[in-house]
Amino acid sequence: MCPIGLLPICKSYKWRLGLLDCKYWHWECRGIHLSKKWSQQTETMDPSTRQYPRAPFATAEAGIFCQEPPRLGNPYLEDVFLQAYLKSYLPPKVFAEIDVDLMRFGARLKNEIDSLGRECELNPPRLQQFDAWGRRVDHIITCAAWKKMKEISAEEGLIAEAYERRYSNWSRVHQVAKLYLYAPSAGLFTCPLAMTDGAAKVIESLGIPRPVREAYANLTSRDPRKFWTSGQWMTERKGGSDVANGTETVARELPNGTHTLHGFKWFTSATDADISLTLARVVSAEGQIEQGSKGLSLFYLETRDKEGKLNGIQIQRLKEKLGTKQVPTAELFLDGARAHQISALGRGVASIANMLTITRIHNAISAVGGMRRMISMAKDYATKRQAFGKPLKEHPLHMQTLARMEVQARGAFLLLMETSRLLGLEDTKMATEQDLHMLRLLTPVAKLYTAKQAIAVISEGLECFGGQGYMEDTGLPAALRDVQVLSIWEGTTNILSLDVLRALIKSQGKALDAFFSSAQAKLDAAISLSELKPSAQAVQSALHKLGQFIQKSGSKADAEMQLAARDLAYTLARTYGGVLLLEYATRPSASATDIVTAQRWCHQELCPIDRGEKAGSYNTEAAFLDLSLVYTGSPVLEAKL
Ligand code: UCC
Repeated sequence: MCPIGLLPICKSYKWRLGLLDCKYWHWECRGIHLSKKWSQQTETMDPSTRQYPRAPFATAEAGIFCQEPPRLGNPYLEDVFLQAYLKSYLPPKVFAEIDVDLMRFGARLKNEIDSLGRECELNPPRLQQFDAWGRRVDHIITCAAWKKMKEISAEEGLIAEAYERRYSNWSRVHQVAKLYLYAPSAGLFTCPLAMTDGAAKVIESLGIPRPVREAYANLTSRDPRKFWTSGQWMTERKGGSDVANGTETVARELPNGTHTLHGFKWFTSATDADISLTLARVVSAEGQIEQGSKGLSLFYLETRDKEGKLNGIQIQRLKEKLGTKQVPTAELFLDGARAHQISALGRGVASIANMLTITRIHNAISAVGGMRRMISMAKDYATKRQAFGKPLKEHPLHMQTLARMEVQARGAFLLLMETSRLLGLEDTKMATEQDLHMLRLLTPVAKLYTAKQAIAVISEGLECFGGQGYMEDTGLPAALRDVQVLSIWEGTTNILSLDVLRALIKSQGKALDAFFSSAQAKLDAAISLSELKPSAQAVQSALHKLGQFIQKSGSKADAEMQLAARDLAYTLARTYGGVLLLEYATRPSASATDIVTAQRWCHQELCPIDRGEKAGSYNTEAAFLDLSLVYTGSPVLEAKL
């Protein structure tokens, strides 16, 4: 149906005119040669009605042209890059089964799930704090489509797949591929799924202890009646980045060994979840608590009791966010919530780190899935939209823009899939020491880099629709509002850059050794192919410069290394993205466009850390200059420095 209700009119005109072709209508709309063309055509009477057609704009109606909108196809069948990746990397028998599942799931996304996702956007959750009689109920009201997403997630095994392990280490890749297709249609149900996956991973890594055995079974269930989702409550009023110093919530032990939690959680996502993992400081028998990271322990709690009453929790309010409006996000007052301590005392951050790994990979899934969907819609639109006398796809500048987006999306996709492949090996205890170092390193790299790429690509994508990309009722702007969160939650770009540094330092150089040797092994084949040799050499040169920077880093102060952290993380992302694209382009079934993709990726600046180092961006003087650049001329703020 035409969005402004013109389609019936257009159709009736076309029918009455019979002879009109597209070109003619466009000339009309642009007002060129209108009178000549119109007079030629209007000489023809429609024999069936014995009427002459009306001239466009002859009545109060708004003309006759109506743009055909972009359409979503089966996202799996349209994603040749995903199909080729799975076919090339998965064992043939596994691929054959996964291929069938994804084809079916793709059709379900197109025919059923995508419109549910839109409904979630249009019917955001609300909070009912009191019932008609003044009783506090704190009921989060979500729409039917959001509830249906929970059922679909169970039926499709969106969490279960990764824990049943029917394809051994490849189960994770299967799950990630499915989530990647699902994310842009999910109405943000990917948010609770990310935390559910994270909670299942934490519980599994703790050996599925008794108080959470049932929860684990429910989190990983395929039965919609049993399936539970989890929250992850880390952020308090003092902050979501510096969790170690920002957490004020305390845990008081009860005689039976359980605890009650008392505190205020400032940002809890998908607050309608069945359970949550959260951090708190245990109050000792002497009434003392320990500050800092060592004072934090990890707790498990169920949000409601069997009657549906909240477990010592008050919902203060739902947050008013830029995007992700589909997700109920709340401030919570914990007033004696009953909880089980599931980590060793003081090991809260280290224990929830497993959850962070999973949610950060989910973040990358949403980023890459979002890019792919936007490109796919823009591609379709470019075949339908005419401008200056021809479809957009025949305008080379437009295609150059789309091709650049495509290169970014492909590099990001391979970073995501490589991280997922490594996670699959870790899940099934098949990972080597090198794999584990690479997983630890690539997780924050992929999270921070794909989030930034997605914001850029999706913003560019809106432009591909011109003004329509800015119109809420097309559904397109929501993608931009939603993607902005990906560089913020689960750790901002700077926090993740510092996490990259943490991973490098904690491994005492082993993570970097793994990085270099894995990169070199993957580059070998590309070096021997003439079309790829210059690109492979560009990556090798970037790796060499990175190595030189690392060698010098031993003599650098912590502050200097922190200043370099972001450029370092970007260097890791760009060089390894290049490595993966080059490896992909050397597989026997590689296409010509795989080669071009690798070449183009490698044309960008691969080693920002080298440029920054040469420009002296990381020393104390540069830090002082940064500060004065930001604050000079601001007397009030200068006085505070
Ligand atoms: O909750 C949020 C919103 C939920 C919505 C989720 C939806 C996701 C959907 C995605 C798809 C749609 S937002 C919460 C945002 N907050 C964060 O992500 C936290 C950001 N801050 C950090 O990451 C910090 O770096 C901290 C909190 C980890 C720093 O804590 P500490 O305690 O100061 O750090 P330490 O002392 O360096 O680390 C403590 C221990 C160490 O282990 P040990 O003690 O054995 O040496 C570290 O190695 O924790 C370990 N550790 C890690 N291990 C720290 N980070 C990691 C890590 N990433 N991986 C493994």
